[in-house]
Parts: sequence; C-alpha cells; structure tokens
Amino acid sequence: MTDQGAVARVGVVCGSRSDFAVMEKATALLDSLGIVSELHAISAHRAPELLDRFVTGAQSRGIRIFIAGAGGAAHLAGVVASKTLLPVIGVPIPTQVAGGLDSLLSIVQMPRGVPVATVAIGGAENAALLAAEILALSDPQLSARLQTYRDGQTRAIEGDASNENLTGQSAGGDVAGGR
Ligand code: RP5
Repeated sequence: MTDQGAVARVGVVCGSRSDFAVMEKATALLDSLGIVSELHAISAHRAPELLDRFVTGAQSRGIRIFIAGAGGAAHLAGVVASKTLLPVIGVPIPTQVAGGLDSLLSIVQMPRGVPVATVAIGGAENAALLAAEILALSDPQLSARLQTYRDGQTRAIEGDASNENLTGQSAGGDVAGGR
C-alpha cells in the first residue's frame, strides 16, 4: 500500500478498522497500478478533530483524491468532501442491518453543493479504478497501465472455457445466417 519514501496520491479513509477488509481491496488495486496510497481508520463522529487534521493536511502531503468508506449512517465521505476541493469517492460498507443499503443511501444522497462520487455497496475496487482514471488524466503512463488492466480482464473473459465456441466470431453475430 505504501512505499517507503514514496508520496501517497490517494488518501483512503474509513470509519473503523472493521472496514479494512473492504477498503484494503482498494489499496491493493491501487498498488497493482503503481499508485501509492495511505489507509487510515478515522471515524467522523468519534474522532472529528483527527479527521480534520488528516483532510486539511493531505493536499500539501501530495494526496490528490480521497476514497472514503463507511457503514450505517455513513457521513464520513460527506464530511471529508466538506473540507476539501479534491475529489472524494465514497464506498458504502456492507452492514448487518440493511446489507449496506443504509450506507449507500447515506453516501449517495449527498445534498447539493458538495459532491461525493459513490460506487456500489462494497465497491472498493471500482473506487480505486475511478481514482486511477482521474489521476491518469495527467499521467499518460498510468493511463497505459489502466488500458492494460482493461485489456487483461477482456482477454480473461474471451479466454474462458465457456466462450470457446465463440472464438473467431465477429461481435455482431453471424449476419449471413439471417438471424
Ligand atoms: C461506521 O460504523 C464504520 O464505518 C463501520 O462501518 C461501522 C461499524 O463500526 P465499528 O462498530 O465496527 O467500529 O462508523
């Protein structure tokens, strides 16, 4: 997740250490794309002053995007967004009570004026990919690595044994066959 001495570009924060299992999927994917991140457990309601220090000091340390994951009445991403002009991506953490629908609605229904880009419940990997795409706007080498990632997942599907009989067919189907 963090390289000794390397500058972290993505600040990943979550409301509790119990969220780490989900959020570490984001840091692992960022890592695989060569993006250094830092991961913190800082509750917006249990440690508001520490959260303020983390967010307000982040940009000068090199952070360019935040990923914030929380569960239940999940206000963390909105609070982070309220303190910065850097993009904030929210990850709704699955919960026992409502399967994470509570977290999803808390994060996605951010009122007008302060945006949070929300991914699916438990969607930490997509949060990492979205953060990477934003960083890639000004980093052609990262853009190339993202293309390699996309190509790899396409090839994996094309190479799946269930698709063996489709190999070599055009994507549009067999037009001559008069479907
Ligand atoms: C939220 O409450 C956290 O984001 C976590 O998803 C949930 C439960 O936290 P713990 O009780 O496990 O610390 O603030």
